[in-house]
Amino acid sequence: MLIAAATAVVLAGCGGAPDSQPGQGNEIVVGAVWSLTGHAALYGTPQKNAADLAVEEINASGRFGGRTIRLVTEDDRSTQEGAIAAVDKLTSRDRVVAILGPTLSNSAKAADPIAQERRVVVLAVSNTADGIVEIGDYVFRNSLPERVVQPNTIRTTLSALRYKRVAVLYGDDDAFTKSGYDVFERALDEAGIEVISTQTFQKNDNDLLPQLTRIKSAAPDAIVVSALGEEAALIMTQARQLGMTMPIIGGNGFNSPKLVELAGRAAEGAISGAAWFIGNERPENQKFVPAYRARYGIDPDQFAAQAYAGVYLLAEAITRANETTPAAIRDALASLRGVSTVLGEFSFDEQRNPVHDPVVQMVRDGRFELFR
Ligand code: 1QQ
Repeated sequence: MLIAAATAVVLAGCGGAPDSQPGQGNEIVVGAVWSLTGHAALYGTPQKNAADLAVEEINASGRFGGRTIRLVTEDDRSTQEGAIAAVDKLTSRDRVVAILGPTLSNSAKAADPIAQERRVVVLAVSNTADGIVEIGDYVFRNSLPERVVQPNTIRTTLSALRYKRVAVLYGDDDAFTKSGYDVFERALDEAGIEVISTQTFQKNDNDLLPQLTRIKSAAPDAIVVSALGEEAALIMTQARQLGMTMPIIGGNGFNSPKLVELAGRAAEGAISGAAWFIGNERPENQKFVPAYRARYGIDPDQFAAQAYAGVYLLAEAITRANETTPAAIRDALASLRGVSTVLGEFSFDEQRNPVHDPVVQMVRDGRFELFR
């Protein structure tokens, strides 16, 4: 019933006659689920900024003739419950043709099955854990998974830093931090690196001194971390407090300037695998960075860039599909290859995962630089 109603509305939307139903007439209604409050707001806020900017640009360009994209944004509060409620609302009440988000893999795992069941496209722009596109054939992501990024991070840093024995510290209560840990373990093993201490923590822990003290006494050459932003900043702060000066290497959770804000000097030297670098010279990026700065008064980060690219990829798919049924958008999105975006030359692979190159970043003087 729900699926039939949604399909009827989006089909009617192709006729172009304005009326009171959502998704009809001159609007292409797209949903966005961002973590705008809670512990992932540091990622969700730049995502919202960038997606709003991209939609404004696309609407101003007249890309869809008389039609415009209307973005309906929901805050999932960084929780699974919030994401479930948001996806349910967007796919039933708002009858969106596609959804961007949710911010966290942990939320996506709980909420995406609803969109899959109702045959509404989900384009994740920051989910990097394993098991996202496996939810179903309507689920895509443009965010490079940790599985792709981390082996590159280990290879690149190893040849420069020559560490042999590391400690691993990860959150064991979140889909992303757990998946990041599994991927790191495998990459370290393949590189012949010995893990001499493995420690865990949970969200909202505010004292990691016990774990760090154990790591300190094991005296590793480097610490490998799979954490979201607040805990990552705490790890940096408390490790430096204990006088630990070894490199700290992390995953996608590190890629926010908020970490530098929270950890201050303790963030110096932090290394992370990433999907985008602010200095990349693609024409799209050269336009995006100043436009974002002009609009919001701050630099965009990787999360902003991926959300911005996500809106453009969706617009490209809608243009190619030439109709706004979720099935047509799904097929068009699945066929995108070699699209020029702020992330680079972008393609989806057969599993609806992104194909483009990762980078390694390092915090120097409070800013991300490429690690070389
Ligand atoms: C995920 C992530 C987070 C670090 C950022 C949103 O990559 O949950 O998959």
